[in-house]
Amino acid sequence: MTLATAAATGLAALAGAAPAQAADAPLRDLAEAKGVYIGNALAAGKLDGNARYRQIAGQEFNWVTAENAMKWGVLEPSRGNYDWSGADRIMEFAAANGQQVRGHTLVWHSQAPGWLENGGFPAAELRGLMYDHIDTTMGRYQGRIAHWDVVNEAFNESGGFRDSFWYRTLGESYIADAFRRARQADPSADLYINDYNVEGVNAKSTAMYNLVRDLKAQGVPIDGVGLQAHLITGQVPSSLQQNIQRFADLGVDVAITELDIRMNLPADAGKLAQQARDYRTVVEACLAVSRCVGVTGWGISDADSWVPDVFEGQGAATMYDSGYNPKPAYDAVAQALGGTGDDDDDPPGNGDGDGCTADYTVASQWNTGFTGNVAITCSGGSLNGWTVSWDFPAGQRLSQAWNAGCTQSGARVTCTNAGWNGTVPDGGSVSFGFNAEWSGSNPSPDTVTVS
Ligand code: G2I
Repeated sequence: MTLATAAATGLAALAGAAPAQAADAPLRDLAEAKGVYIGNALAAGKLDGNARYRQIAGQEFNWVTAENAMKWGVLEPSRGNYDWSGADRIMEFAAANGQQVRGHTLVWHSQAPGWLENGGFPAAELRGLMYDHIDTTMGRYQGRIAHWDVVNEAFNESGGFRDSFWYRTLGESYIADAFRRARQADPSADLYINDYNVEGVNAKSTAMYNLVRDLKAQGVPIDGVGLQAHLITGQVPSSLQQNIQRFADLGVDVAITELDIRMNLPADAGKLAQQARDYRTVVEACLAVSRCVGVTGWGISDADSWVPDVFEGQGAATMYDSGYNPKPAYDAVAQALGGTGDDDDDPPGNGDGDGCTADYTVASQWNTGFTGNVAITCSGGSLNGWTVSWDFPAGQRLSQAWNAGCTQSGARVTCTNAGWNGTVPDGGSVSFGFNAEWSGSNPSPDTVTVS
């Protein structure tokens, strides 16, 4: 798949220079067809500063998590003063791209504001602060956040409760109280407990299992278990699927919430191939259990990952390299989701769209509408059936298309060939047209993809 752009945007050089990427349908379309979602963690600041980051985030994923922007320490750095800017930006991006949101996270020992963690609050007051935070944060986005990580990382590695300021002051009751309060604050959200090193069957995951079982028995509203899955190449726990299944059998959903698979740097072909197998194993384990609802990666590219900051000498943990090129892990995930996993390493001319570009032009424009034209041209490649997609940047609405079947969902337009123009030979081109409405301004999309 290759990228092209309308010269009118002034972003032509930038988008045109962006690396080509995999030829399958986007991961989000593959995942949807399999009945699961595929998500990623987004940094609000990068959405506005990095066109390629924004493009992948919108195009490939149908769920998003705020990597940091919805954490208490970010939202309320000083008591009573909430800053919603980053969280709102993520919500806006998700809405514009037809994405669901995982809220992360309400009650956590880490990235809590200093005034809260070190405030020396007695139990009743700390509980009240927890309730207020749940009410305020869930209330602001009520009905718009599908899953909330209500309690994050409540256990230590040996299966005891983590010795956090929550546990020290309130005892284990803070967990059930948080879930009950969260249900009241937004009855439409699914409520999750989330943790790391709980992917396989081990002491920590068994403690979590026992807690979820007890909470269910007590009628505490808990809907799901999040397995973060910060994993190591070559070390995916062999009991992953069995572990997902045992949680599902308690009557809760399971999600892989923060998947990354790190390696010792530098990366090489062998390590990347192992990592690809590992990504595939994780996605397949989720697909094998009907209550496993989706997989979220933690960072779009290796340049966005938290790993190198924390594990010295390790990294390369995501599906895209630091130049935002899809890695073998991307192809493996596409394959696990039913795609071909073909990418630009394939020989040209095999019909997968490598070497083909789409050019978007505004053919004519009037006060409320315009006619657009998209030309697909192949050179050094070919297509047997095509899909072209883009995001309208300024609220434009598609009304009609010809020589292609087009649909719009949110900002995103997806067009597939008509019966008579699916084949584009090497050196050939086809085009299709559409009418759409605009108001205010009518900028062309940053990028138009063809696959
Ligand atoms: O630690 C990895 C993840 C484990 N599970 C919960 C997740 O919420 C957690 O995410 C990471 C983020 O990926 C990091 O980006 O949480 C870290 C904090 O515990 C985040 O790191 C923080 C740095 O510590 C701050 O110095 C920095 O200002 O990121 C902040 C924003 O870049």
